[in-house]
Amino acid sequence: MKVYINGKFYEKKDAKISVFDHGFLYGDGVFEGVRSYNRLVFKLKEHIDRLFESAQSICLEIPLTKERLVKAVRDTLRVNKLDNAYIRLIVSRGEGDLGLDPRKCKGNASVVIIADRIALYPQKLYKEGMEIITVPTIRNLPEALNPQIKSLNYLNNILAKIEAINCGYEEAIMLDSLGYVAECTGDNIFIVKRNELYTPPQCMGTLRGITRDTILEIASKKGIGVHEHVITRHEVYIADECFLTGTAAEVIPVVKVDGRKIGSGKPGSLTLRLIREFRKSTKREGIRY
Ligand code: PXG
Repeated sequence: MKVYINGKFYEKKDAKISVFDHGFLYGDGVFEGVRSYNRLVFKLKEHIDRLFESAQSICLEIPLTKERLVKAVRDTLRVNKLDNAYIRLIVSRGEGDLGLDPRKCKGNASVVIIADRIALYPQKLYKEGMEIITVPTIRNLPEALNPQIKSLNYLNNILAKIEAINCGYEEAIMLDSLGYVAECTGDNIFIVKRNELYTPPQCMGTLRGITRDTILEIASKKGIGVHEHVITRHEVYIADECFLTGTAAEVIPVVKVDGRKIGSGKPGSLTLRLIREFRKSTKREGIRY
């Protein structure tokens, strides 16, 4: 495997960043997770736009134009000869001293691109659906650390993930500070009621996921009603169907939440239809390499 660091490729064992990089010291940086299918990078423009928005929000200057970053992603995929890949884009503040002050990071931000494979959940869960629980750790308040910023500080989500794992579950529902359903640790959540889709709005401590937007787009095109609306746990429990979306997880059915069977307890028909449509669009759309 070859890793892109600041314009050069390094073997995995030599792909190293300084311990004085503020990305390591403070989680001071931003990232994106992207996927490619059959040599097409899915929604790359959207991911790169979001990376630049995250960077803008934390006053981090990305030392490449968007066009050059697209080229770097394609080069990384070609060099690694991967037809299907999970791509991690990381931009960290760069090397500084032991204080928080980002002005001390005198050089450029560090840009890293890793291309690898990822299978987040076992294939069985995509067929049978997964069971998830609500955990005590709430999602970061937008007024404190806005979830729209995909920062390198993912402890909020990691704490929730640990709580789920400790209870024997792979994924967790995180609530917002008002107790509404926000999202999962690395995925957005949807419910289906009377053949219409509901997902929390992005202002409520929910990342505006690119897979989420893709599903909303597909549903609208197919004439399926979509609602970006606050959701309570009760509404999840009484939903006909439930599923999660994310670049890593793709679209995965949920069949039990907090011990309550959702709908028939099997992946729902609309969920399965959206999974099929989503897979079709990953085959059709994207930037070729
Ligand atoms: N919510 C959160 C909190 C996320 O981190 C999503 C939703 C889905 O967004 P996209 O744009 O991917 O549809 C994410 C992003 C992982 C992993 O390894 C997953 C994400 C981020 C970091 C790591 O599971 N998902």
